[in-house]
Amino acid sequence: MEGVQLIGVWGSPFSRRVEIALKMKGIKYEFIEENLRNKSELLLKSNPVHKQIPVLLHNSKPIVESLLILEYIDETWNQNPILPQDVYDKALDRFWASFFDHKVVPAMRKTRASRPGKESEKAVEELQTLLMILENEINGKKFFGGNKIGFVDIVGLFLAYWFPLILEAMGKEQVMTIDKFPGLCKWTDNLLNCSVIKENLPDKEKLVTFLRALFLVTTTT
Ligand SMILES: N[C@@H](CCC(=O)N[C@@H](CS)C(=O)NCC(=O)O)C(=O)O
Repeated sequence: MEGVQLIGVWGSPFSRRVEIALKMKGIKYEFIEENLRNKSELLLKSNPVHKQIPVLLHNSKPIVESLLILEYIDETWNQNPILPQDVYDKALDRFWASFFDHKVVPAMRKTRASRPGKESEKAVEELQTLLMILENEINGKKFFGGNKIGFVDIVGLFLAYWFPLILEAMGKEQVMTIDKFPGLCKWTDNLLNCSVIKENLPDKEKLVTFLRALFLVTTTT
């Protein structure tokens, strides 16, 4: 089939990344909602290694892993670049995107899964150490991408939108407060006020219900 399709889940920050990139480029696409509890043949065939969403289908050819999909989109459609043109700046963006996905995301998961008491305190401390690195990196800039949103901002969106809702659901709002992380909190406001972001976020109430249900499942299995 010709064209662009995205296999995703409406509440997933990973598939929202891809949607935002496609919107930024003005690319029309068909969204195929996946059921992760009963994975479709299309998903299993398109991403046989990880069996995860998101998957971008471009003229029926699958591209998997959200960071790679973002790069693919940026290289396929040149308008409104997402990554910097400069090779060194591009390498730095890849570094920070990888930092988000391979350091911050696991630390968040650990915080969520940790038992109350010492284990939870240690997990929060580790997470805050990572957040402080990001706080130093944003250092007065409007976005990680400078004056306009770029690769790292799109990748980091989960920290701005999903993370505070998760913290709220866990009763751990004190983890990322404005007094501890003023730069990150300001970046959050800047990001969530961008029209391409604002118009493409999952509905807050629906997301809170979805996250609560997800936590209930993952903590009892
Ligand atoms: N590294 C992947 C992570 C994607 C991911 O975690 N997808 C989750 C949904 S948010 C998924 O498909 N989970 C189903 C599973 O792992 O079985 C990416 O960046 O695309």
